[in-house]
Amino acid sequence: MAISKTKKTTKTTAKKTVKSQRTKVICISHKEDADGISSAALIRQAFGGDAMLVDYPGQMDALHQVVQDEKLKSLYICDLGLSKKTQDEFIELLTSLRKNKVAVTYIDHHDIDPNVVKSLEKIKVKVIHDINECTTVQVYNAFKSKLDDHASFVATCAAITDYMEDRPIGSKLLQIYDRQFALISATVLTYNIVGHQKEPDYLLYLVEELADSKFPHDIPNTFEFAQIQVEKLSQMIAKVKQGMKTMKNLGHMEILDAGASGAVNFVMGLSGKDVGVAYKERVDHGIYAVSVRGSKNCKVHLGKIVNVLATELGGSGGGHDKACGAVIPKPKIKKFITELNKKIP
Ligand SMILES: [Mn+2]
Repeated sequence: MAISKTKKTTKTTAKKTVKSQRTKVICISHKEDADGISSAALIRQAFGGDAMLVDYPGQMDALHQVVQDEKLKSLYICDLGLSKKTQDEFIELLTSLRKNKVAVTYIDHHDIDPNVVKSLEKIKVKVIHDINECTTVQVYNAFKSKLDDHASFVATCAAITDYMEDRPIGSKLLQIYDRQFALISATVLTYNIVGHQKEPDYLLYLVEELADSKFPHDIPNTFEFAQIQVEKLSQMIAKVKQGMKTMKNLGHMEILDAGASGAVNFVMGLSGKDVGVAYKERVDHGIYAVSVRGSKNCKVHLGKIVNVLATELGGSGGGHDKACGAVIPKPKIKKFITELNKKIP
């Protein structure tokens, strides 16, 4: 009896001490592509800590969770764009973190409302934002003194995946490496990320291995896994040819058994239109996850259009001029597609 009583007292004291010390470093990053995973890896190499990998529907849940974390000292948020729907809540949550003296750094390259940047800078969130370089390249550029040489390769792979290896910093990084070597590495990494979306532990393992300066080919079974993904994608071509529908200005298709983002390029390409839309139901959320792509001929900024339209329909969305995404309430998906079709010249 006496012993257990002593134990209990010690435990309580220990808890109190921990409560007042903020020591944790967390990076919330985008889990769906090589830019998000690589950003988390470089943050881990530079600052240590743990990654929380999220998609857009899970973005705000993760933020709510870290706001409750009494040990959190410093937070990095990477490759997660904001929309009209999410930006106010984002500022609100970061404000409560700043009140608790948590250091917050937001690094991204998606289109952003300038007023949001002003609000974030006002509460002393460090904002690193450039729509002309992918997030990992910006992480590399900001923190290279804390990173090893290999980090430039991780950033190169991310730039390739985000179609941003032709940008000022991205292209300089690619020049360090053999182009074909970088392309195959980026592609294998991407296929392993896309094919493991339902295995969060594997994605965290990838972050660790990249932070540990491993090449994608040094991570066991990555090339074999990529081959399986390539086969699945070739089957996707046949499925898209069969199931795709077209409107005047776009091609669209509901995806049932794969990710929408893996199919959307085929939907655009095979439809012969300048815009492709692929959407997949998230059964547990009552929503559709939507991917939108534009061809080189597409002259409108799809990210901006989708941001406004998705918000009007009670969802959220946004992104780049030729690649963006949205979350749309299930009953509004048809309206989303017909309205988007009208907004493309
Ligand atoms: Mn990105």
